[in-house]
Amino acid sequence: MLSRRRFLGHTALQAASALGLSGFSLNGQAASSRVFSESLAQPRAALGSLGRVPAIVIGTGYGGAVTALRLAEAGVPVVMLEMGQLWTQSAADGSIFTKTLSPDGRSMWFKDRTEAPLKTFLGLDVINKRIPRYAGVLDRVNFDEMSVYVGRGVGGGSLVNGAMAVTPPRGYFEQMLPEVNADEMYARYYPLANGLLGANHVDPSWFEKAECYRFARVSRDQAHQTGLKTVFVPSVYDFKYMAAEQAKQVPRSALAQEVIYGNNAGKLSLDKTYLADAVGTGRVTIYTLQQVRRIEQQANGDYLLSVRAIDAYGNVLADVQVSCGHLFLGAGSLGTTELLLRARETGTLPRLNSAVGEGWGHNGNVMAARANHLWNPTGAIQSTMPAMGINDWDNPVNPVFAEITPLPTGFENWVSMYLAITRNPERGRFVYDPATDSARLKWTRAQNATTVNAAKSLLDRINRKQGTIYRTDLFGGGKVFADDFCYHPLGGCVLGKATDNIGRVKGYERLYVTDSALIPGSIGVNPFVTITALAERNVERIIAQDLR
Ligand code: FAE
Repeated sequence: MLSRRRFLGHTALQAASALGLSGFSLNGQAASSRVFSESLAQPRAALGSLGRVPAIVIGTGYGGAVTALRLAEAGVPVVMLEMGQLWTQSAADGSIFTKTLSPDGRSMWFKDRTEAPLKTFLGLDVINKRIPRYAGVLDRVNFDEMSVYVGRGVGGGSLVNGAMAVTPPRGYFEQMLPEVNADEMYARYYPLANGLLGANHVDPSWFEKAECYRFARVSRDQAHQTGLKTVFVPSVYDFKYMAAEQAKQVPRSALAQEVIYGNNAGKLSLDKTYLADAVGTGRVTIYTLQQVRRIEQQANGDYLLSVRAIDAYGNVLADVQVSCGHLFLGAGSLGTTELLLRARETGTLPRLNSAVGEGWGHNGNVMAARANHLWNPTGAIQSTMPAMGINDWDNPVNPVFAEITPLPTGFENWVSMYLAITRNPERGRFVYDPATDSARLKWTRAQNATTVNAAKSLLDRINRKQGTIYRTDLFGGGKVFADDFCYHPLGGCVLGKATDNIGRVKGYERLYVTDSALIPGSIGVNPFVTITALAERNVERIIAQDLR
């Protein structure tokens, strides 16, 4: 059931976009007089005029959203700074977001051409298109030997991700985060996170007959014939809405090739859950198109932030400063790590320890695809939201959790595609590059060997059993394993190393990391439920110990 608070917050987020506000909060007066309209969003003073505020959260992804909500509930007014846009209003074409195969400026963050995970089809350069440079929703950050996809906008990665809401196997969680009490995580914080995020399960009987999951059933049956186990994967995409899409009762989103450039319906992105709740408290102000560039500490212990405001075309509007008593970094593994690394290396936060920038991993991500026989069609209509995975995580030699992903071209393509999550112990590190004033990721292609070998051993088994082969025409250059990009950046400011056991940054007081930067490079499943649950755990303790 939608709570009144969530309804008010969600309506305010829509109104703010309709009114073109870059700084807004809930209009408490309009809310109490029950005028539910555009007046629910209240414009706020320009960021540069705020001076000092009690608490700032940088970034509006999972870690940031949880933190803002819980601080606000505890009575702390919160300012959230987000470099991307608010995505709650349709553009002139009637849609908020674009479809995967018809991108425009809204699709990517200041690129001249889209950089989709799939480079070619049948070896042809038909997937990526020229687009105008604009503050679009998906970014691909290209480092030397690894590219990282991230979401940009109010809701961060939740705007562009595949919605798979997976809780890791407890044994692996304990191995990766031994200093976190797993009893508490599995009894309290995981259920809390799953509940607020809106994780739901596909109805197995509907799944068996749904046209849009034929691709998944084909891969499942082949996995079973190979002696492998499969599991359903929970999602924050509303499976009831998807069933209505399949029945042609509602506008199609997952069934209309919408995912990496955003979903126009069906998905519970953070602006519909945690952020709506946070704004609904009336204590959270969100500023969009504001990129935090520098953090320093003032003599009184407050933090001073240098922030660049841009418009959606990238024109610089202002460089301003704002200070706060408590600072929470939720800019994601890349964003948070870059801010702290720059601060340490340029001397604005010189006491940050040497663990900042270390312990980065891509959660063992690799994609690959197989070509099926003609008698095994995978379906012209495919849901963009995966609902099943091959679970071979207990394999003692090559543990793999391989999600069965769609290839929604809109016509039959006989492809079985997978996003494999593997157990790769390799870690990368970030170094500060003064020439570009940015963090560079030190990760080599060779570090992917474990990941590729594990995925290959699983898919080779299926190919052998089915008498099928790999597709070599999708990832460019005849590549079979897409080992040059990832969706799950983790680490850089690892819990217990760069921070204490609840995310307080070592060397400083009132400075916290709240997001995927805390997780040490691997968690065995898609990470956002863990990021959310860990943020819930940490902020509860921070509020009790540092803010009461
Ligand atoms: P994130 O959600 O990345 O939010 C960080 C926010 O901070 C962003 O909105 C940035 O624009 C903003 N930001 C960064 N730097 C600055 C700055 N300097 N100033 C102001 N704002 C800034 O962080 N995970 C799953 O569990 N299931 C999936 O199915 C899944 N599919 C994915 C598919 C794609 C295409 C992608 C890209 C990711 C996927 N992920 C999935 C990963 C998941 O979205 C990601 O782990 C989380 O979004 C990370 O959450 P954080 O809170 O760390």
